[in-house]
Amino acid sequence: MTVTITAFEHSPDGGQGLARDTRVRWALEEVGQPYQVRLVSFRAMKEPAHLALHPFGQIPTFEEGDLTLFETGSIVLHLAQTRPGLLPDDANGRARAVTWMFAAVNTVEPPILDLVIAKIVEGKEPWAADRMTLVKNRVRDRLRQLSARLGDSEWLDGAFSAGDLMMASVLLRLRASGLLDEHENLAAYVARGEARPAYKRAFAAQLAVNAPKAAT
Ligand code: GTB
Repeated sequence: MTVTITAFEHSPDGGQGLARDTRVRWALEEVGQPYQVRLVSFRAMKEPAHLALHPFGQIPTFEEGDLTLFETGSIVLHLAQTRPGLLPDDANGRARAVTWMFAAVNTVEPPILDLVIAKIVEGKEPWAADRMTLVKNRVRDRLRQLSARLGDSEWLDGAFSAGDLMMASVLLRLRASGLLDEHENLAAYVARGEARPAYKRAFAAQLAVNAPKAAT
């Protein structure tokens, strides 16, 4: 059955791979699932046809046969549960990998999103500098804790899993802030994720859509 995802027609990041379709593309590439992409404009995302797929009018979505999903965590989990390659074979190992997926979106990503909002949305407010300090420190707390747990390991719990895919995807958003580089092991962890052939294919695919086109 054909898998179709949605992605920005024009990602505001111009192809840096920060929009959330990249993590879904990465998972699809890891499990060897071919896919099609339907590009949507910001306006189309808020129209009934897209709202029927995604109640919050966002990307990405996932369609396969009569199944429609939204939320990247759910889409990556579905792929990991229905195709080999992203979860360990043993039940406890699978449960731990899923735990890391939740940790990525539920515990590590929120302060990172606060940081993005503090910079982009609140940056001109009179209290912006104070808030930025608070938010950065909250991100630093999480990074310190994650760094301590990762230690010298290659991945968070044994072999690369959907938990690592989600965690590395979440951490990637921090690169521009410089905070990731405060922890050598976390910077190396994210770089290992980006070095995976599946990530490179996913990144190239979104770049092909979003990179400024050379003048002809
Ligand atoms: N929790 C949802 C998930 O994980 O699927 C969040 C989905 C989401 O935030 N989607 C964003 C969206 O559709 C795109 S990825 N936004 C439009 C809207 O809400 O109207 C967020 C994003 C956007 C842009 C950049 N960037 O330019 O760097 C990075 C990330």
